[in-house]
Amino acid sequence: MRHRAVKGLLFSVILWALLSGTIGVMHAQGDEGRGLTIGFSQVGSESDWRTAFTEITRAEAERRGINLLFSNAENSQEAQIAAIRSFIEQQIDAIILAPVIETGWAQILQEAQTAGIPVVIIDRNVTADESLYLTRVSSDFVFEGRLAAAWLAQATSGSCKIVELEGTVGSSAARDRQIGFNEVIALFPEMQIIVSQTGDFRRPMGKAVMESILHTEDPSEICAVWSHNDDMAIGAIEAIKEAGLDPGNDILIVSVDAIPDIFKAMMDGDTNATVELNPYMDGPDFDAIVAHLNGEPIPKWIPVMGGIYFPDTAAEEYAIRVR
Ligand code: GZL
Repeated sequence: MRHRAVKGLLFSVILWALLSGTIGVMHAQGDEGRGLTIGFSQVGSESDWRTAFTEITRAEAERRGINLLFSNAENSQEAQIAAIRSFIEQQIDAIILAPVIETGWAQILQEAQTAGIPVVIIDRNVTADESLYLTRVSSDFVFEGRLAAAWLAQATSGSCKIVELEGTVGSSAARDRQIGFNEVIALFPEMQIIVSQTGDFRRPMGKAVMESILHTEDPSEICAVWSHNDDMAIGAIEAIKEAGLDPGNDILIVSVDAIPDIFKAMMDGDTNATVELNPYMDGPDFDAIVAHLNGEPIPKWIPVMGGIYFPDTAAEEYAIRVR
């Protein structure tokens, strides 16, 4: 009788330890996540940065032995939501969401949470309550805008009429970069954005928008282009050249992402500064998922940081980054 009571007590203690995570047998993972199945809902392939970010993430999953289910939504939120619903139905271990815009995610995040599948938000943000996702891995878009404006202010002694090429409407990247940039130029009464238009983070649209602006505005009045990403800046460079002007000199250019092609443009004297958007978010997000599955606490934001680069180091930066 006594022997059975001891066995019963021992079983209860072990069961409690397992359920409380004290003995993390349920999801014990190696450090890197080998054997996990993770769904990745990616915005699309609208820019060179996004393409590189996808390639880097897929390569890291391969290296770690993670089974990555990849979905390219081609900038459609509906397609992203459908992909996440499919991941949930497959009862996978975790989901990574790179949200195209910031609103409209609460329902699908709730469905994932109800299914017990952790979600990591990567890159752009969502307005859904942070209790609905594990963490967000991203850069600081407001800081990127501030850095771009601070460089332009010193490059123009605080006097410049600026054309702004905005990113995807409704994305937190476009909104926050604009907030940061405007905060800084507000300190300089002679710095003013004369026109702001979206190019949707796309190179062809950046060119088309700049062509239109060069017809509607007096080009001699335009001191600089502030572009929310390098791809639109490269499109604007083409438009400025076709208008017979000298990009990087007649019109200064500052943008964000630090893609290889922007360093090539710097080497050609066509642009002046790029704020780096670190594409290596894959490691921090896989690490956060593994740590969570092993019962460890995770902060609600895991930042990745970048610097600002100029023509003087363009050749070496290009050599480092070209893929
Ligand atoms: C910002 C990211 C942006 C890049 C663009 O973190 O979402 O989306 O700056 C990309 O190149 O299209």
